[in-house]
Order: sequence, then C-alpha cells, then structure tokens
Amino acid sequence: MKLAIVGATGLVGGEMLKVVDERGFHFDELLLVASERSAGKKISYKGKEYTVIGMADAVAAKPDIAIFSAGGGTSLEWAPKFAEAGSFVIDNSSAWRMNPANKLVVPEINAKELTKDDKIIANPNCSTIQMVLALAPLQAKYGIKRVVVSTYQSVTGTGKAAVDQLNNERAGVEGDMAYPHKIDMNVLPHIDVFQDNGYTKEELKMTNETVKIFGDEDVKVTATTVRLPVMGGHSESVNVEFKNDFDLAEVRELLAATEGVIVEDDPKNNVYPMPLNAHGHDEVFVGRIRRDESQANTLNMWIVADNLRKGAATNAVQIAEFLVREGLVGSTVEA
Ligand code: A2P
Ligand code: 11C
Repeated sequence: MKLAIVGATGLVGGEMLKVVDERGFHFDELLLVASERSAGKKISYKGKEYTVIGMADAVAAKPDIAIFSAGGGTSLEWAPKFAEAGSFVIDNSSAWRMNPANKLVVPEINAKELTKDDKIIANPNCSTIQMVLALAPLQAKYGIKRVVVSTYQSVTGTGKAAVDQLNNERAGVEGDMAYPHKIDMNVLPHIDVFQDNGYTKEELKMTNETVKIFGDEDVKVTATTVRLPVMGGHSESVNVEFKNDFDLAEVRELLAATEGVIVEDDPKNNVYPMPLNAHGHDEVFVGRIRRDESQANTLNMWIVADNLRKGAATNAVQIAEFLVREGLVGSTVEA
C-alpha cells in the first residue's frame, strides 16, 4: 500500500500525519507531496525523514491512495491525473463535492455507497461534516424538515496564513493579512466568497452538501457562517425542526449511541462542548441539547469538533481505511 499525502506541508496535511499514526493506518510506502516550491524540503514522521516531492513525481509513483488537501485548483488539475494512474483520490477541497459523478462521503453515514470505480471521492466541508454526523441518527428517526445553523469557526479552517495573522496580531507584529479585517478581538460574519444572493460559499456548502450526503432534497438548511479568533475547532448552534415529534431522552440516547459522537451535556456543572477541549480529538461533541419551546418538533443543540480532525484529516483517513477494509484498494491498481 502506497499512500500519498498531497498538501503535506499544510495544516491539514500535518494533521493527516498525526491521524494516520494515531489510528495505526497501515501503509508500506509514504509519499509526502506539495507544490514545486516545497520539493526537496524534509518532513520527519515517526523518526524518519521524508523528502517532499512535487505533483508530477507523485503521479509517476502511482500511489494506491492519494489524500489531497492542497486547495481546489490543485485538485481540479491533478486529481484526474492521479485517478488515471490508478490511484484513489480522497479530496478535501470543494472541487468535486457537488459533481453528480463524485460521491461526498462521511464514512459513518454513506461510505457503503463507494465502489472500486469511485476514483475521486470528495471529503465534505468541515462545518458540514460535524453537523451531519450529529444530525444523521435524528434524520433517520424523526425526519428533518429544516435546519437553521450559525457557526463559530476556527482560523485553522483558513490555513496557515490565517493562523499566522492571528498570532502576529496577538504579538503586535505586522504581517500579511489572510482576512480583509483584523481577526483578534473580532468576529467576521464572512467565510469564503459572497454570492449574488447574499450568502457566502461556506454557507451554501452547508446547505447543498447536507442534502447530497443525506440524499434527501426535503432537508432544508439555512446557514450563517462566522469566523472567530479561535484555534481549536468549529462550534455550531443548530436549530432543527423535525417532521415528527421527538422525546428528548431518546434524542440523547440516539446521539450517545452514534459512532464518532460524544454527548457532553451537563450544563448545571458547566459541562458543554468547547473548542479548547475538542482540539486534537477525532470525535464530534454535542451539548446544550434542549427543546425549542417556540415551535413544535424543534430541537436546539451545540456541536463542536476539531475542524482539522473530523472536519478534514480524520474523515479522509476513515475513507482510506474503508477502501482498504472493503478490499477496494488494489483491485484495479496496476503493479
Ligand atoms: P506548499 O507548502 O508547497 O505551498 P494550507 O492550507 O495550510 O495553507 O496548506 C496548503 C497546502 O497545499 C500546502 O501543503 C501547499 O504546499 C499545498 N499546495 C498549494 N498549492 C499547491 C500546488 N499548486 N500544487 C501542490 N500543492 C500545493
Ligand atoms: C473554513 N470550512 O473553516 C472552511 C475550510 O470547502 O473545504 C474548508 C473549505 C472547504 O474556512
């Protein structure tokens, strides 16, 4: 098994290495890949030094699985070349997500739909993944009518440049701006590019990706996505109206029984999910679970996850694990 991590010098790439190590994901050969600018750089992993290679060399090496986190443009250009060489591409960008020919996968929900012909598999947006993982058991039991979500997102979602901006501002040092405004001591109701309808692309990702992952056009989602000077993970206030009424105790049981979800909900003892605690963990944390008393069949929850983990690296590595476990890898790759 030859594994390539494309975008290995980036924030998500670095997290991928931690995740494959922690989860004991087996590979025989590891290729660390980035732009030509980084070719020749050294990255150490488990005491061994690896030399970063460029994209063309990585394609020529025909990895069995290439996990991409190197931006949409890189994915659009290079994922088909890897796929043609026989690799499975698991792509963390938005490039292929809404393409009808590509599956959009959260393993706990829909990995079973993957076949050996799915050569470019899309990893959903981080803020979508943590929300749908918590909603999935409730969608199955009560049927979702409408979701109103507001997010509180970590600067790590933007990448290294944004983490540098926040650190520079805190240190009082001049530096490049990843955002159009200061981020420390501030809140930006602006993630990704504004569209003609007044929403940002990040907001529309939450709407459209949720429908695709659930395979249910009836699930309506409206989102407001917001950036905070936070590093550990994304938080979300989620208001969900169901088709059918629910029992609050049963909602807690369903969430607690969901793989990858941890219920942290003891407000009287100040226990609720927070990015400081979610940081570095693979799970999605759910708390502040309560009935919306202003409307029938409606629930409020607070959902937190490390966006670089379940929102990106962990979800991608779980897809790779599925491909190996199901014997899909190796079935069509040339020697
Ligand atoms: P590089 O360091 O060589 O620019 P982040 O989101 O944390 O900024 O990381 C982005 C990642 O995507 C980095 O590893 C970066 O590599 C990689 N990347 C950016 N542009 C390209 C490209 N054109 N080809 C391959 N990798 C790229
Ligand atoms: C953020 N959710 O926090 C974004 C990062 O479509 O993969 C991921 C963007 C994407 O800024």
